[in-house]
Amino acid sequence: MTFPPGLISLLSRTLRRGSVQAGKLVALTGAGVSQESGLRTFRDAQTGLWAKHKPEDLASPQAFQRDPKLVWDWYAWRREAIKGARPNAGHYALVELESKIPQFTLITQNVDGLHRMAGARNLLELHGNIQRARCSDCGTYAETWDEDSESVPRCEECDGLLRPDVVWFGESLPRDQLEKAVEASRACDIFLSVGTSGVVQPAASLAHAAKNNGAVVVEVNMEPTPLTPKVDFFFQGKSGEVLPALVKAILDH
Ligand code: BJW
Ligand code: ZN
Repeated sequence: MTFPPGLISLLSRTLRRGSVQAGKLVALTGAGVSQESGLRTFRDAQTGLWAKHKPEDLASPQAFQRDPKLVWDWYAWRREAIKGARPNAGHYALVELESKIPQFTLITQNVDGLHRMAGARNLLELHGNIQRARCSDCGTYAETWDEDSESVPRCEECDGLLRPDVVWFGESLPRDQLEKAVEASRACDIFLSVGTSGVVQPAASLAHAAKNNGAVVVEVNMEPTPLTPKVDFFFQGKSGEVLPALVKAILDH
C-alpha cells in the first residue's frame, strides 16, 4: 500500500524528535476497528435470536423502560462475544503511534474495551464501557452481578434495575470525556477518523471541529461515509491493514 508523500511527511512531523515542538494527532475510532477482532459493527445485520431487532431500537432508555430484560439480554449476549475477542493489528498500530507521538489522543465510540486491552493510554471513551453496570435509579456501580439470573440483576443499594454503563440515544455523553475530546479535536494538526459511519452525534462533529480549526482530516474505512467528501485523504480498506501500513510508512520516512 502506498500513501501520498505529502501526507507521510505531515504525519512524521508529529513524531517525537529532539526538542522541536511536535504536531498533535487525534484519532477517532468506531466499531469498524473491532470488526477484524470478530465483533460485529453496530449497524451490521444481527444474527440468530437478535436478527429481528434493530440495534437502534435496543440502545435507548425507552427500550429499557419498555422491556428491561430484552435490553439486558442483548448486552449480555454482546458481552459474551467480547469476552473471547482480542485486539487486532489496527488497535496495535494505534498503540505504536501513541508510543511515538508525544501529543496523541485516542477518542473511541467503542464500548468493547479493546483499545485499553491493546495498551492505549491517552484514551477517551465517549460511549462508556459494556463491561461495567450501574443502577438505573441511583447510579451506583455494581462490581458483580449474576449473569445467569432469570431476571435483570438489581442494585444492592436501592433494588433498582442494573443497566450497562453505556450511552444510549438521547442520553448525555460523559461530560469530562466529551470536553477533552472537543478540546483535543479543535487543537489538533491531524485528525484520523477510522472505522466509523460518522452518523452519530456528537462524535461525528469532532472531525468537522478539527477541519474548521485547520487540521488535515484523514479517513480510513471500508466504505465511503458522509464525512468522506469533506476529508483531505480517504483510504478505503480494513483498518487492520491500512493502519499498520500507514504507521510503517511514517516510521520509515
Ligand atoms: C470498517 C471495517 C474495517 C467495517 N475497517 N472500517 C444532532 C442531529 C441529529 C441527531 C442528534 C444530534 N445530536 C444528537 C442527536 C441524537 C443522537 C444521534 O446522533 N442520532 C443520529 C443517529 C441521527 N445522539 C445522541 O442521542 C447522543 N446523545 C446526545 O447527543 O445527547 C444530547 C442530545 C440528545 C438528543 C437530542 C439532542 C441532543 C448519544 C449517542 C449515543 C450513541 N450510543 C451508541 C450505543 C452505545 C452502546 C452500544 O454499543 O450498544 O454508540 S449508538 C452506536 O453508534 C454506538 C456506536 O459507538 C455509535 C457509532 O457507530 P459506529 O462506531 O460508527 O459504528 P457503525 O456500525 O455505524 O459503523 C461502522 C463503520 O465501520 C462503517 O462505516 C463500516 O464501513 C466500517 N467498517 N469494517 C475499517 N475492518
Ligand atoms: Zn440503586
